[in-house]
Amino acid sequence: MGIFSKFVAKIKGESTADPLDWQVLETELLGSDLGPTLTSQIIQSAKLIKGGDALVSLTQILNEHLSAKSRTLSKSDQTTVIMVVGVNGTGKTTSVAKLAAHLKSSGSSVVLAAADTFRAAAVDQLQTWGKRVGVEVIAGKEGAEPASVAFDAATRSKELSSDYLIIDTAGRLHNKSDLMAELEKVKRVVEKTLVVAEVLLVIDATTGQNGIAQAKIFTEAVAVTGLIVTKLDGSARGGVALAIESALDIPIKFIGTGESDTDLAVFAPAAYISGLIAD
Ligand SMILES: Nc1nc2c(ncn2[C@@H]2O[C@H](COP(=O)(O)OP(=O)(O)OP(=O)(O)O)[C@@H](O)[C@H]2O)c(=O)[nH]1
Ligand SMILES: [Mg+2]
Repeated sequence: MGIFSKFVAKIKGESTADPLDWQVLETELLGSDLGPTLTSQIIQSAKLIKGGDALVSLTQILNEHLSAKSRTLSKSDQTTVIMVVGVNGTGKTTSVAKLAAHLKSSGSSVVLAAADTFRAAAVDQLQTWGKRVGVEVIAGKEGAEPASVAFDAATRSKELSSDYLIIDTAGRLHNKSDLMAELEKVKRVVEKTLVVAEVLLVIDATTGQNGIAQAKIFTEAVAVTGLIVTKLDGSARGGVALAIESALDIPIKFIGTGESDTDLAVFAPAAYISGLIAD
């Protein structure tokens, strides 16, 4: 059931609503993680809908909150470098594997960099994915400098003339400034060899409004070019995707809908909005 079901019923049936009903609808929208700012903006706009096709009007209102920036991956002349960043456990490593599988299936060559050197298990995890997807993984020793692993991977990708290099990074809390600064260092060191075309921030849809705070701070530390919103499978709280786009104007490029390497989809705004509205 779409998160706007009551809302749609309301605006379909009447041109005005009594204040109490609007409060019920507000609670419903907040519960779906649209957040207080976007919720009040949507309600204000919706109150103005009079006559005409209410569904069309609501679709238009929601569309206006989406980013107008490009959702396609930037492409470099040489190897296109994609850094994948985010807080702990959001689905970065899985998304790196999914992205590799996605790019490989469209005929591109891909190298992965295991720049999460904090835990040996993180390197193993990426290497396992690399074998499964069939792409080379460049790793250093446990505890190696993430920037040096990323640098080696850039050098190797250039040698191989691979189409893409995807760099997996360690999860970090957005309020740890030294760790945030490390991301900028990884980027700087890679850029001695290759341009970093994309920095994709992975947000777990189930973390709700905290996703907006994460996105704000990561954007301040490193120029985030797009989002991957994960764990949208079975989530009735997918509204956070729209809330982040509306607050920060960062385009969602991909969504994760499960744990396997094929559970990645290019973000389709029209389908997303109609999914929110569908009843
Ligand atoms: N249901 C679902 N689970 C996901 C999705 N993406 C990742 N996961 C799961 O989330 C968990 C964490 O995924 P990881 O890829 O290891 O997350 P990470 O961000 O690399 O974690 P750290 O490196 O520890 O910060 C795993 O159990 C994944 O299978 C998704 O789109 N849907
Ligand atoms: Mg990881």
